[in-house]
Amino acid sequence: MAECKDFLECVRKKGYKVSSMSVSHLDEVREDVERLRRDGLLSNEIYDEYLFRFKYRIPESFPAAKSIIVASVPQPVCELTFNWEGRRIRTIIPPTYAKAVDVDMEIVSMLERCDGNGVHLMRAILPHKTLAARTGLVKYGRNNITYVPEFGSYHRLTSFFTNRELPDNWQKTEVMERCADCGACARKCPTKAISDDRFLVHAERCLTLHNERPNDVPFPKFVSPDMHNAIIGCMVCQKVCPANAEAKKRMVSCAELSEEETEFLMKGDRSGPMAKNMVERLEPLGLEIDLFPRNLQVLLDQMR
Ligand code: B12
Ligand code: SF4
Ligand code: SF4
Repeated sequence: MAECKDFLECVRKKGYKVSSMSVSHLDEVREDVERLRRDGLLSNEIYDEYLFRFKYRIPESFPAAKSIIVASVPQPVCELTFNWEGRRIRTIIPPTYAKAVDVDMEIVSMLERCDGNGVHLMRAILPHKTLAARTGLVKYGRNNITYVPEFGSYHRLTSFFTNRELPDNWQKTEVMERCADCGACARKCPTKAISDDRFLVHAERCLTLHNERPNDVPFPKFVSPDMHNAIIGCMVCQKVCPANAEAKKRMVSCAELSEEETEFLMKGDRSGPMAKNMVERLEPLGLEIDLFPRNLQVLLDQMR
């Protein structure tokens, strides 16, 4: 029996989506990922860079954790403009990069306010898509990204351990029905990271993996200059998706960098007060100064 039946209602009232599960399923969450590794579907490159971090157990510092809360917050595409050699160069930051920390803080403060009774929350270092699909919050698209009917795939996921006993919505992972006769994402993926031989994306081929790396790591040969479509990440498999017809209409203007700021980034300089200033400007957008000039240079080259 749940202690707090309406505890999550405050998050829903804000228009966000939320679900929960019991911590008793943590071994099954681990198995969802580890099974793929045993089957040779997860490369060591991806595992060692990202997936080794997941902690599929109740945190030692939080033995009272009983449930996991998974939340989905809609996010628009962010427009970013660079002023460069007298021109305004517009590019985009895909959803989920900007305001990542703000989303977590907002969910935590909403839940704390709503409970008012000593709720404890701790961010879960776990695969959020797996948790969201396993609690019925989302369905997978064929592009391996998750979808909420009202948000499409333009949403950020986050998860928290809590000491509250909440409904256990553990269920089978599902794929969107419309994917069965679509396949647009697989056809259009520039690097062929989505393929017919398996459901899981070939993460080592995904453009995002390569343009999230620091500037001094060159793009691999299979990434040709015309593939770049954002200052970081890649929007192709989400933009072509019919399930995003509504979501993709939402775009907000996030920032405009002056000639002086753009020139600084293009020089690859990392020192002095200007560097500090740039870090402060870029951080809320989810961009590291270390991505420059590489990621901007490839977009500028496309315009020549
Ligand atoms: C590592 C990582 C990456 C890596 C590797 C991706 C990967 N597949 O592992 C790279 C850098 C490539 C990447 C790219 C992107 N990422 Co990323 N990434 C992550 C991270 C840190 C972990 C992902 C993960 O759990 N991988 C483990 C694999 C095994 O899990 P999975 O991909 O969910 O795969 C499951 C399914 O394939 C399923 N499955 C297997 N077979 C079958 C068969 C069927 C029929 C079904 C239904 C399911 C199924 O089993 C797997 C395990 O549950 C999360 C943040 C987090 N902490 O969760 C963000 C996250 C997943 N990324 C996110 C985003 C937005 C992206 C990009 C869209 C960014 C962009 N715009 O450029 C791209 C999308 C690429 C793609 N097509 O998937 C969002 C997703 C939000 C959403 N709407 O779903 C997350 C959740 C970040 C966030 N907090 O919001 N990412
Ligand atoms: S583009 Fe088509 S196949 Fe791919 S996720 Fe969207 S609906 Fe599914
Ligand atoms: S994000 Fe881009 S490169 Fe990665 S799977 Fe989607 S379309 Fe392919």
